[in-house]
Parts: sequence; structure tokens; C-alpha cells
Amino acid sequence: MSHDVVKTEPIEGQKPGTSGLRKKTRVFMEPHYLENYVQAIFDGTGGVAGKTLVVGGDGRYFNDRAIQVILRMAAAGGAARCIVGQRGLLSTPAASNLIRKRAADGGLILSASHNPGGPDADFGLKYNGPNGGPASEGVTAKIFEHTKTISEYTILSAHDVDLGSLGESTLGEMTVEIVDPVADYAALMEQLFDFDAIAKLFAGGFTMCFDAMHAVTGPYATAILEDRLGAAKGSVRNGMPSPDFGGGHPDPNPIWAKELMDTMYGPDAPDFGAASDGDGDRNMIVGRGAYVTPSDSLALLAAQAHLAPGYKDGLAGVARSMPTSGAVDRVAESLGIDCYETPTGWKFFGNLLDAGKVTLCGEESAGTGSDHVREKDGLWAVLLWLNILAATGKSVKDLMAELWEAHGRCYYSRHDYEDVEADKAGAMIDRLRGMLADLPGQAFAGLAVEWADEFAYDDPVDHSRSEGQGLRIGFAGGGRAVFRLSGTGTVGATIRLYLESLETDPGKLQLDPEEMLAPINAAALAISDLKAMTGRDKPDVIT
Ligand code: G16
Repeated sequence: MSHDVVKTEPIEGQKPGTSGLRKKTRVFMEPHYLENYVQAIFDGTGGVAGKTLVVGGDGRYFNDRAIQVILRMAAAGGAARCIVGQRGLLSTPAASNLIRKRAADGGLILSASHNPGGPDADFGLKYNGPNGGPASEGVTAKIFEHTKTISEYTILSAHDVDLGSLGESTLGEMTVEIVDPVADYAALMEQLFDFDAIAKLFAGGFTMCFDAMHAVTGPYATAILEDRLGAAKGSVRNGMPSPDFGGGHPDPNPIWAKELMDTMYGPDAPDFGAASDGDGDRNMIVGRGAYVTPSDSLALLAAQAHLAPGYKDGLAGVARSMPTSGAVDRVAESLGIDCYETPTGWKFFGNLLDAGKVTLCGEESAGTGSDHVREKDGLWAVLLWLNILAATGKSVKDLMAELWEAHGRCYYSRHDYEDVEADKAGAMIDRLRGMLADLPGQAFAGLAVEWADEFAYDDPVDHSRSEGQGLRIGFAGGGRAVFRLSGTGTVGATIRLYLESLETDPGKLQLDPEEMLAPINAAALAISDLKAMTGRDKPDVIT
């Protein structure tokens, strides 16, 4: 076997501050593109000589080919060991767990998350550090620098590794260890949750529908929910991972998981419904006729987590991303614990979790998690919900109604304007940024602005500062609108408009969110002049 040194050119790599590199699959398949990025990751993290890496992905098209390249490059770089999920599969939270459990030096996770998969869809690769979490801003900046200056990469000439057979083999001097992707993760879940109580719930006739959306959580959900906890066979739908996610969009929200929504709002709805995304870190929760927003789910889990064995001693604190609603803040206040507000992106929770300042955290973008790993974790959220349902004997609808009665309801909605021409989206944001200081005191569409700013975050642990994290406008009456450009799209720009309004009147806790938020939406559109500046007269997706 020989080490080939291949001359190459810089690539357009990952933007600092984003979660991994996401591009069209065909871009990743261009000669040297993947290799360049892998080499930049290796060089940006101090080389891989002597290191142990975890490697796996969500099973999308090109997953297996990319893993072969990564393994040959890791071997050429002198890595000691690569731990790989069987058939190349590892959900993002399971990869995070393996990095931590095996004290690996880091991991490479192949996924474009909730984006569609296939030769004409999206692919992605991200590096997670030794704590199991997404690379910090500092590390992504170093990797980015290397993508701009790279001139060569090294790769072993070798046959493919057999990814299907469990056990160890060697590739050059490196050990390749193929592991069951589910076993360690399932063992961790069993430590955190009262599996006996959940099994009893199912044995008593409790019904659920879990939509794995043809993505990586299928094998995990089938093994844990059906085989271990006794949910009826068929409770897990679309449970076989497929390279193009069955032609669907593996994003667990009411639009893309419409089949599940129809079931849960239909005449034969089961007691509980849930879905997760391409790489298994996002989740959607829906009760019988009761969709739960991610922000509300985080608040409910924070309020009731002590019912699960893993959290029986209570929470050290909680954290949410800035655009996430303030529902969890109100729960934290009543529990007497700290609540941190971070920029969008799971990596910002890493320091807080590592420092023991927070136990639970979550984001409006359907991510919830805890200090058990350093990624958001879709199936974990589903199991915590099940543990709470088993312990209380209440329905999802009742639990939510009680939460709102106790703390008020944060009506919440996110409006996405997708594939907007990037320069138009940028111009709209720039114009709005320039107006912020003058907004307070003015009224738009009949609503007075009380405050406006651009969110910046000072990390309380490493004291780094992250600026430019979203434009916020606060209205009279306590409502809020936030504008931000998505960092995860692969085509054009996506403008996200987040709308929120707190209601404490007990007679107004069961109303339609879009109606409740219409005045704030109208004011936000008037202030931003979004329609004229982008040519869009309505959002593409409302979640
Ligand atoms: C990624 C990050 C999340 C973040 C989301 C934001 O999610 O991991 O922490 O909330 O991006 O997406 P956007 O910038 O499009 O609003 P994922 O699930 O794609 O990895």
C-alpha cells in the first residue's frame, strides 16, 4: 500500500460559524473536493497522527463512498484507530456519545442534517471535537483557513474496507473498528430513563407513531421503542434509512412530516407522535390533536425532567438559542435556576454543558438535548417525553394546558422565505440593521416598537464574543420579532422571521397562533419592507 501525495487547489470551504460544510452532493463528488476538506479538517485540528476518530453518517447518497475516502486519508495521516458505525451509519447524537465514551480525539459526521439527500440533493461533513460536540468557532476558523491555502493531501492506495462486518481490521497501520451503531446509544438511554415504566405504559395499551422519515433514526427507534420497550410493531414508520430518504425532506416539522400530522389529527390518532430528521438530532413532538412547538417542548421537558431517573436531582440550569421563545425562561424562573440565551447553533451550548452550568438546552429549530452528549438528540427527547407521560399518566394536550396555565403561553411561529436571491436578502438585512437605533418610539401597522437591537453573545465560560447573531425588535405588549439569515441552506438565502407573543389571560390560551401573531407579523413586514425588497409576498414554510 502506498501513500499518495496529491497536488490540489484551495476550495470554497465551510464558512466560519456554520455547522459543518454543506454543499450539493455533486460538489462533494467533484475530483479532490471531499479530499481537500478532509485534509483541511485534519490540518486545522493539528493532524491525526496517533489519534482515534469516530466516523459515521446518516446513510444519505455518497455516505459510504465518502467514508472510504476518509478512512484512507486518516490512515495516510497516521491515525491509530477509526471507530465506524456498521454500514457507515451513526446518528449525530450516537456519534457524539461514541466520541465521549471511547475518549476519542474527535469525529467526522457525514450529514446535511434535515436537507434532502441524493445525487442532486445535499451532502455535508462536520467535525466534532473530543467533548463530542460541534467544533468551536475557533476550530472552524482554523479549518476554514486551511481550505483557502491547501496545496496537497495524502491518501492511502488501498481496497475498500468492509463496512458491513462488525469487528477490527487494519488499513495500512491504522485499526478500523466497525461497531453496532445502536448498542452504546441504547445503553445510555437505558441509564437516563425509566424503561420499566415506559414498557408498562405500552403494555397497558398506550399507542404511538414514530416517523423516522427514511433516515438514520429508524434502526435506533425500532430497536429501542419496539424491540426493547414493547411499542406495537409498526409504531416506527419509514424506519429503513434510504440514500434519498424515500425522496422526501427529512425535516421533522408539520410541513415535511405531514403524513404524521394527518395521523395525529385524524380519527384513529395514537396517543403520541414523534419524528426525527436525517441525522437524528432534531425532533418533533405531537400529541393526539396537539402539535407541540419546539420552544414549548423544551419548556415542558425542563418543568418535568425530574420525573426521569437521569434528571431526578433537578437541573443545574437551562439554555436556549435567542430566537427560541421565552417559555423555558419562565419555567427556569419558577424553578429558581439560571437560563442562558445563546446564538443559534448547538456549539454555543458546549461550554455551558462542559462547565456544568446547564443540564438541558434547546432551540426553536427542533433541537433539544442535555448534558448526556454534546449534540441535540431527537430520540432522547422522545424518550424523555415518554418517561413523563408514563410517570404522570396525563396526555400531551393536558400537560401543555397545565404548562400554559402555570406560566402563560408564548405563542410562537417561524416564517421562512426560502431561496431568496442572496444579494436581495443581504440588502434587506443591512437596511434593517441601519434602522434599528431609530425604531423605538415609532409605530408600524399600528404596533409601537419599544426596543430593537442586534444580538451579540458573550460566552460566560471562555469569554469569547459572537456578534451579528440576529436582529431583534420588541413591541409594546411584550411581543417580539427576530430576523436572521439561515446558515444551513445550500441554495440562495433563507430569511427566517421568528414571531413571538406571551399571553397570560387564562381565557386566551387555546387560540390560533397565526391569528395571535398576525399584528406582529404585519409590523415586522412593514419595518423590513420584506415584500418589496425580496419580491416575496408570503413565506414558503411556516413552522
Ligand atoms: C443546525 C445547528 C442548529 C441550528 C440550526 C440553525 O441544525 O446544528 O444548532 O439551530 O442549524 O439552522 P439555520 O441557520 O438554518 O436557522 P442542523 O439540524 O441542521 O444541524
